[in-house]
Amino acid sequence: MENQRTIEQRIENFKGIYNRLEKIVDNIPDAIPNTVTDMIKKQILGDENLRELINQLDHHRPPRIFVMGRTGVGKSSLINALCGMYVAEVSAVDIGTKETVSYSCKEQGRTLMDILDSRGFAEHEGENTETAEEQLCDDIIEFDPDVALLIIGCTDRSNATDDDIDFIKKVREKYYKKNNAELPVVVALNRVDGVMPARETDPNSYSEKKLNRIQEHAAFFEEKFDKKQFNASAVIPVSSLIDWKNDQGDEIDLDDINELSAEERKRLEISYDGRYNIDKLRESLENAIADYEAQMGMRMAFKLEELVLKIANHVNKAMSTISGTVALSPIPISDIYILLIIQALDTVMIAALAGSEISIKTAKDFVIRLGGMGGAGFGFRLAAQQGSKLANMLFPGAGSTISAAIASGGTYAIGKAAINHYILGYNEIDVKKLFEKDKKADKEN
Ligand SMILES: Nc1nc2c(ncn2[C@@H]2O[C@H](COP(=O)(O)OP(=O)(O)OP(=O)(O)O)[C@@H](O)[C@H]2O)c(=O)[nH]1
Ligand SMILES: [Mg+2]
Repeated sequence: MENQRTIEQRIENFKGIYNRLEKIVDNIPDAIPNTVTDMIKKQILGDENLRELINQLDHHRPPRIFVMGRTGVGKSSLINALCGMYVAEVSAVDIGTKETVSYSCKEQGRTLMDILDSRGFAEHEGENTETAEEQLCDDIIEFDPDVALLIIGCTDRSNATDDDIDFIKKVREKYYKKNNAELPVVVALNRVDGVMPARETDPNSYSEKKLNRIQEHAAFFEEKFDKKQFNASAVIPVSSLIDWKNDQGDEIDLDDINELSAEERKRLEISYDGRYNIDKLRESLENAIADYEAQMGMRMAFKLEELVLKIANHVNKAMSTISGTVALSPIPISDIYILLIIQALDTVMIAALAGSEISIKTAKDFVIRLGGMGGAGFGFRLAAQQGSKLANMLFPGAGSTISAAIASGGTYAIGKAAINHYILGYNEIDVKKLFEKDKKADKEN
């Protein structure tokens, strides 16, 4: 996974550019008509969707998840599966009773989520059960979860699951009394890889037979929940199956993982990925969480890169639209040159999302290098050669104007190239190849 701290820095960078956009546009060192700079400000800063996306970056905190399930059902494994790394019980802190343990899942210093693990409470028998149960309840309420994750063995038809449901209903009552809101519960039916035929562990090629059986198990639980008047936000069959290897590439037996130091555990990598439906579980958790900041936190924990790309694409589309409009309007200097500036700005913002603060000049050079390749037809080389002399020229002449479609398509292709280069890390040679391909596809359209 991407270095998340860098991603946070990248986002800060972009926000900086976004907040300074007015100034940046006003200070573009070339004579660009006010109509165009105003259009850029209006399109970018006035864009509600973009603002909403940026807002998400500002308001988030790690979600708190209460994980409940019997010993060995796969609570720790499921947390690892969610995070895609060996995180369970990092910085374990005891809160209250020995039945619970809370810890934070961290990646590169960034907290993804906070977990309260009930450590298979329901098995406790004999004396003091009731007080222990009360205690556990209190611990959970004190932890103040955003969502509860109840994990059940997919093929477990024992009464134990009824006890789990009864207990979680009690927790919900207490939670409701305190918060005047329902505690959402997502149920994960774990270990579906063990459903017959159990030899099929590759989640990409579960047979129809296996999938049907999994569905039958899910239906069994849905019915049970109905009967017990227990409403879950979602019931998701999953597999948390992961084999781990160390940095020498040796597979590590699960029993031996506990022998490793915390440092060694952190370096474990996935050697076999048998996870099934984990993305869907993530999504269900995200949807179940009511608190906006926690919901964003859940999204940011796993989809930060996706969010960055979404913003980049959004910016690129806006700049393409502006380019199309510019080509349509009678602006008394070469629209090719104005396009170059718009594309440079597009590139500056996209580069900011990648954490690089580049100047308009650097961005212009990037655009020109792309456009200069193989006679791009957008006239960038010309613009480059003539520089600001061109900008100061009135340019009503033939051949200087280009169609709106070419203008917006060209800007879009440049923006995509910037995304490929700055965000996705392709080198410039590959970026150019992709750029040429995009342009060709665009022409054929
Ligand atoms: N095949 C398969 N094995 C799993 C799955 N999830 C967990 N396991 C295995 O089940 C065993 C117990 O998993 P844990 O994650 O330690 O279970 P736990 O609920 O955290 O157990 P306690 O912390 O003791 O309560 C381990 O050997 C896991 O590898 C799964 O989805 N498929
Ligand atoms: Mg565990």
